[in-house]
Amino acid sequence: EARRIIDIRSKKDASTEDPVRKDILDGLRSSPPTLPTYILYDAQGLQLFDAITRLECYYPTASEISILTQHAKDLAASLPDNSTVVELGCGSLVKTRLLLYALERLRKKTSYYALDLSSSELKKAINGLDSGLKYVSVIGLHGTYDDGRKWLARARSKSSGPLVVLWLGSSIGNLSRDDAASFLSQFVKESLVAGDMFVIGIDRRNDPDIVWKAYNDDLGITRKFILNGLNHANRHLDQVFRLEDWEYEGVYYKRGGYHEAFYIAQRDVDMRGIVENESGHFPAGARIRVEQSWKYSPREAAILFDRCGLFPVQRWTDAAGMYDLHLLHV
Ligand code: AVI
Repeated sequence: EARRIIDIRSKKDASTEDPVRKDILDGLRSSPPTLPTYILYDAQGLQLFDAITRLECYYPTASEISILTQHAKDLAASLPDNSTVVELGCGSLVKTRLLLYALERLRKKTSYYALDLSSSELKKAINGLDSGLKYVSVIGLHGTYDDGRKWLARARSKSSGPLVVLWLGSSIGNLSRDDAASFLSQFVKESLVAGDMFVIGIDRRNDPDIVWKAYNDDLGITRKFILNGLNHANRHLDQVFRLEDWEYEGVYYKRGGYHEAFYIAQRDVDMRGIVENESGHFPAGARIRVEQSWKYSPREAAILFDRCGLFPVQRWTDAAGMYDLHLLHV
């Protein structure tokens, strides 16, 4: 029997203009010009990202899997009984299943809610889990992080059982350090109460060459993933990006501890027809930023949690010391 998916997407007002188009235009007009990172995650982008996580050079996934393979039982044992676990961006569930099966083996009653942007991927993922689970119930939530936070606030007001927010894959790295702090704080303030928990996986400030290679694979999957964002943008912008005008470039900033993904103009590109001023002109070599991936030393992670009212309970690290899984208390 297929598992249930709840549509929690906020209803859009059909009379207002396309919000994605607005975000794209706002980004192109800002200086330096940017495109919203979420344009990378249309159906095609979600599949390409899944392919990235299986690349040998993209070590964050392998590191997180090795931590969960070794410590899923400890993590499961640290979670309260009868908890509601909500995962932000569950993806293919390759990693999460390690935790869910550990909870099942410990016979810990758990309601697991998997939140994701794509209902078709979500359906595949949750129905791919063992159908014989007795202690762990699995339900899909179709929506954005924002929808998820609001849903959690409602769940919080209806039930007094413990809530656990699971945020794996170092997705927190795609927010600036300040935005990451606001994002976590908002969850803590609006959707959680004392005793609730957060489980967060975060990539460390690793060897710059290794980080750069993680975002610049020889097979060109990352390049495809980033360039596909322009296809997505084109669907909201009357096809203004000609794919042959743009190339991908990745840069790692060692001091700041973050990687940036850019579109580089391959020739003079004039988009003043759509971005109605000088900012619509991109000379050859001009860059549009689409993604940042911030890395955290253990000390930087501790400072972040402290800013957000989250208290460290446990930290698990992979054998190579490249990645941390944090268990935190509100
Ligand atoms: C989803 N996120 C944490 C990935 C990252 O590492 O920033 C997305 C990604 N971009 C290029 N490769 C992977």
